[in-house]
Amino acid sequence: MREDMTTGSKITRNAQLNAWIKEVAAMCLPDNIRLCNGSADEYQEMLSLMVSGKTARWLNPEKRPNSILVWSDPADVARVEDRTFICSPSKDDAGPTNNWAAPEEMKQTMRGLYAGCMRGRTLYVIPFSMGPVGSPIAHIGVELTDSPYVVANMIIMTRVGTSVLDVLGENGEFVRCLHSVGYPLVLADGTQRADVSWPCDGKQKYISHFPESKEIWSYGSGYGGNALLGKKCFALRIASVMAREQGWLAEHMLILKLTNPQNEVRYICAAFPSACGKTNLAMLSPTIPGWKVECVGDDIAWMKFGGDGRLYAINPEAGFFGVAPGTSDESNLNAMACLTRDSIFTNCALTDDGDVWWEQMTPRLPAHLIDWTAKEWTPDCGRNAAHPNARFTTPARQCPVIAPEWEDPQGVPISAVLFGGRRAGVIPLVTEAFNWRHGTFLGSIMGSETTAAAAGQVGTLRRDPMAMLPFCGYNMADYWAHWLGMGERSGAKMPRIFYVNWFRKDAEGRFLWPGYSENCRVLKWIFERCAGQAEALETPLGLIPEKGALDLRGLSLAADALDELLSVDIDGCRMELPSIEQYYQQFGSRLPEGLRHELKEFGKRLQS
Ligand code: OXD
Ligand code: MN
Repeated sequence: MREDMTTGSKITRNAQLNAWIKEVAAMCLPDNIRLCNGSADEYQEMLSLMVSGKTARWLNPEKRPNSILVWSDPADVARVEDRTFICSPSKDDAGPTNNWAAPEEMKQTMRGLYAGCMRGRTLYVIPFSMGPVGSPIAHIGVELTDSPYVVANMIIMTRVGTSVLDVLGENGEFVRCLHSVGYPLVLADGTQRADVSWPCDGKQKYISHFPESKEIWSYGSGYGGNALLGKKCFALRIASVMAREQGWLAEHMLILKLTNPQNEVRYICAAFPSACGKTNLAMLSPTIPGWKVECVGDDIAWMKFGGDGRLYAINPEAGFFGVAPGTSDESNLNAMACLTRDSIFTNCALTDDGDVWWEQMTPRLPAHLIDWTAKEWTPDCGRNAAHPNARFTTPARQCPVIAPEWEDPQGVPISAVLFGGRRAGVIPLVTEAFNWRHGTFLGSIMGSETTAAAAGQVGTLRRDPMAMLPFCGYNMADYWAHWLGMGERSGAKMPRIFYVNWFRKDAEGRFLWPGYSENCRVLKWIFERCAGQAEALETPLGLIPEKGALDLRGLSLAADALDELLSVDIDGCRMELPSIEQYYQQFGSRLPEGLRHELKEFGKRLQS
């Protein structure tokens, strides 16, 4: 195959793609080039390759058929936000919340790192579609990588294969995603070295995005969002730029289908920061009889306008790359059911009978494990058995509550958008925005507490607007302007916006709301608001449920908990105003007038 490339003969029908593969091969110097077809056989081959290379081990087939456990290098365990760059031509276009580097300078630095970085390895060419192949909402990418782990994960997480190349045709556009683990097997001076179980560059990592040319260059890490470039890099950072240019939305949101006892359906998107329970909400098992939740997606939503002026969403992914610790039959029975077979587990612990384990997976701790660093583990050893960011990769089709229309190329019409974060105080269980602009304001100031801070205390929040802080590929202020513009374009046809907070605590620091499955009670109120049925009360923050509008039958809440859950802490809001003003200030004149206006109105409502 290498011969093909060096002689210039064609690996695909797309001349631009062929030229790019050739250029990358000439820089990275792989031994072989392989065009991936995404087949079941190819997936199996990648798993076997990882097992024979000691990257992975098979789990006990009687416990988890066809599943592997991978342990990464301890220096490569999570997304590296401080090594993530938005390389727009001007620094202002990346904005104050992103790391910026000049595109040509970054490319020069990275060309130096890429030079010969695939010596002794195979360069895999992965054509993939984000979204159902051929959907008008979907887009195509091609990832070039030297990692079989990436190939296997991409086969689960995206649609890989020849059908993608068919859609791409001779002249189709695609996002160029270049990735190397940065561990050549032949060094520049010609010395050979053996491979390691988790190759990566322990010293240098770059996750660079070029919004103007829609390229991603990733070097040095093999883990998650740093390496599976379809996910955060393409489907959020680059797609957010495309969405702005083309008039749609690329968001860090789950998509769920909610059906009432009369069989009426509403689709809801929800944005929460990483590890705040999106996967759990997307697959929730409702406790109210007759109501049903089905999952369309658990992490990312792409939304485009349909002919009727409404927003239609697809899940651009085809699998779940979820945080394992905390996932259990109690917190997410449906996710646990997905994981019974054909899954990849990364940085989980290994049980004595060849299965996986992670913190909170079972009520009882195992007596003995091998932890994610391959060390003996016992309950008294004082260490976590799984890494806190241990992950599972599993096909979405294995989810028992996957919505039948999850692959509908037209997408599903969205009725409501939810924002949320961890807030111990101030923010009620649920608030409906007055309108799209006010909802955009609520999304722009949303935050999550990193610690259990005292109620109302400012300065302990990490503001994570629309849960996009690490994922917006351009200036956040321009992103808000884009949100406002979308609302102006479609007016009353836009989804209603809600702000939810499952994490409010009482004075003793105990959660007021049981969360998990009981969140269906909030979803029911949201459904009914969208249908014009449920009552709401106006507060300075927005509309909250009237007493009695929230269905609490069969739920025992602590005395006064409901009053507290449904109250807006006016003093707390007033105290937060200066921090919002300060937060907005960093965007200077790029802050949209609409948000400035909303902040002023919010201040006025709090005074009266
Ligand atoms: C995240 C993820 O970090 O989904 O948000 O992996
Ligand atoms: Mn996420």
